Amino acid sequence: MTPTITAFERSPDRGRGLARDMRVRWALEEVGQPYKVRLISFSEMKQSAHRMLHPFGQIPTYEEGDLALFESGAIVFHVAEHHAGLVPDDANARARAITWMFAALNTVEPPILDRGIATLVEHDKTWYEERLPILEDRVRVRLDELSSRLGDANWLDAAFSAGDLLMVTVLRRLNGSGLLNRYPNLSAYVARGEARAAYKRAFADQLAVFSGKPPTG
Ligand code: GTB
Repeated sequence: MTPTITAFERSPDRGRGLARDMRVRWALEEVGQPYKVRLISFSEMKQSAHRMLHPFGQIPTYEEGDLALFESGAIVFHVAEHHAGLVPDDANARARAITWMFAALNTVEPPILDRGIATLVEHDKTWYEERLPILEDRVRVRLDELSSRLGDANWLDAAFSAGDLLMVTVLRRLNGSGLLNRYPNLSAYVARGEARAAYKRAFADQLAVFSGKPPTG
């Protein structure tokens, strides 16, 4: 059965891979699972029909037969569980890949998100100039640690996994901040993720919503 995901009808980044449907698109592309996209407006997201799918009135959601999911991490995990290619077969390697998924969403994303929200909606507050360096230091702590762990490896745990997929999408949220520049290995890691054919298809399809170009498939 072809799953349907939801995505923004209008997106602040105009489809440059930052909204979280990108993670789901990329995961589906990695495993070769075709999918449909239902675009929704901000007001539709808050209506009860959508809240039946997503209690917090957000995107992305995922519908497949009588299964409805929300939370990008849970959706990527579901895709990884049901298809080959996103988590290894070996039980220990699989557990480590899942650990990296949680690390991306629970440990690395929160300080990046806090900084992003501050720059977007708090920049006119009197305390913004004082707070921003604090938030950026918190991001740097995680980047230092992640950079040390990655070293000169291609991926976080041997082969590419859903852990890398989520980590790359999380780090991409620092685009334009300059914060990744001090970490050549992390910049190269993000570029390696973006160079994957599945990433490129997902990115092109999200961008196509806003550029008017036809989706890839
Ligand atoms: N924890 C949830 C998940 O991982 O799925 C968070 C979902 C979420 O934050 N969804 C956002 C949303 O629906 C879109 S991704 N927001 C509308 C609302 O809450 O009312 C966040 C996002 C949106 C746009 C950009 N951008 O354009 O740069 C970047 C990130």
